[in-house]
Amino acid sequence: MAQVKKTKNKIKLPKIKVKNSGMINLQFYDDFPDGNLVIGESLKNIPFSIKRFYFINNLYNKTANRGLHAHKKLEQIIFCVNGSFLLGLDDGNTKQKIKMDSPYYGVRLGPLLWHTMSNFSADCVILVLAADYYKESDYIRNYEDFKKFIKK
Ligand code: T46
Repeated sequence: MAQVKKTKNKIKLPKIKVKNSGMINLQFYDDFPDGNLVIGESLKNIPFSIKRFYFINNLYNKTANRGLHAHKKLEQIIFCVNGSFLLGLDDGNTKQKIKMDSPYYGVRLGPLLWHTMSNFSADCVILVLAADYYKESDYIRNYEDFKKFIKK
């Protein structure tokens, strides 16, 4: 690829109202019509060392609901690298929904943030970067337990 100018995503980013979250705005090389190259770097625009990533695809069921949990300690960033979905965030006091439809920003899923994913387009691909390995003991999968946990 020839050297092209690095671009900052100029779309208006959704405003985050919940605690333990935030927007990660990615820079990319726009090499139209030969493709865009989008960059994330640990401890630079990704605010932790990445120990794990996973992606979710084949989201053909429009009525699927994923997530429905919070993490006790885990830090993650969630991206929609293709298509769209609706991200629900709830810190126990404030709730908000974010339409994830751009590959150029991610949303921080910090600790004690109940999150849901729904309304998937069939071509949706979700990418998640995580600061730690998978530990089922870090999940709070029951909403009442989550409410008790945040009061501690
Ligand atoms: C999250 C949201 C955004 C593993 O064995 N290793 C892994 O690294 C992951 C992520 C999951 N799993 C197992 C645990 C379950 O038996 O895969 C199965 C499906 O996971 P889950 O039902 O938790 O998937 P989602 O889409 O509801 O949630 C996932 C992540 O698990 C979660 O940490 O924050 O995406």
